[in-house]
Amino acid sequence: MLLRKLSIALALALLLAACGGSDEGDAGSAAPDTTVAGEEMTDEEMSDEEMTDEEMPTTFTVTVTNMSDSAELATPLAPGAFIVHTSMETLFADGIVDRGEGLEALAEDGDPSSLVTSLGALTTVSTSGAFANPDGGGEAGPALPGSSYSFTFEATPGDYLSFATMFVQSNDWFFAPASSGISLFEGDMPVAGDLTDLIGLWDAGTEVDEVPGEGANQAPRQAGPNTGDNQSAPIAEVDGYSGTITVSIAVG
Ligand SMILES: [Ca+2]
Ligand SMILES: [Ca+2]
Repeated sequence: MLLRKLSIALALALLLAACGGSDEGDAGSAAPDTTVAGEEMTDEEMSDEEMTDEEMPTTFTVTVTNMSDSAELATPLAPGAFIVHTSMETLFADGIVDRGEGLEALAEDGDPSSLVTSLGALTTVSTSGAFANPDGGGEAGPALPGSSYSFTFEATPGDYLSFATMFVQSNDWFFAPASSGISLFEGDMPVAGDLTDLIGLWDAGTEVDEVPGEGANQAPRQAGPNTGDNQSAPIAEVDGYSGTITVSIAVG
């Protein structure tokens, strides 16, 4: 889908080069004309204007930093999933039971792969990816306190960002923006800066909670993936553990 966007952008660039002039100049030369031929010209001009108004993608980089050493409970973060989307409640829906698209494996076992695949198939999702390698090199794995994940993507006005990463010392909790996602533009201006206040801690509702950091069925101590008492509760925000992560976004 990203490739398709690039193809559209390339086609647009070639079209502009072929026109060899500004759209405003072309529009100005289209003198009012009541003839049928004149109306056809006007339609073409309007079509050109729509195409040139289409925004070129903006590149964003998001950094999720594990600050939990100075928070309530030190915890690793796990590899996560991110999507760029236009629809609401795409990664999850607040107050609704998990839809079985892979969020359970991300929230219980730190495995984003299934969620990345299923959300990437949606027509309202332009980019779907995993962030798995902590910054500073190294292999895919948890981001320990003091380390971070970063991921880069392209977006255009009207796009939203959603992502999720497991709170590893829990049964099925994950950090994520509200289920609407984060609007990546204010008008045509890309957002940049600190997003931490927009991030919540959520209970996926797929496994019964134990005391964070102590439960035998939590990822650091469980015998294997998907171990614990299943439940089917609505996804809900969890209080506490503020300051566990910081999230920032930059253009470029
Ligand atoms: Ca739970
Ligand atoms: Ca478990």
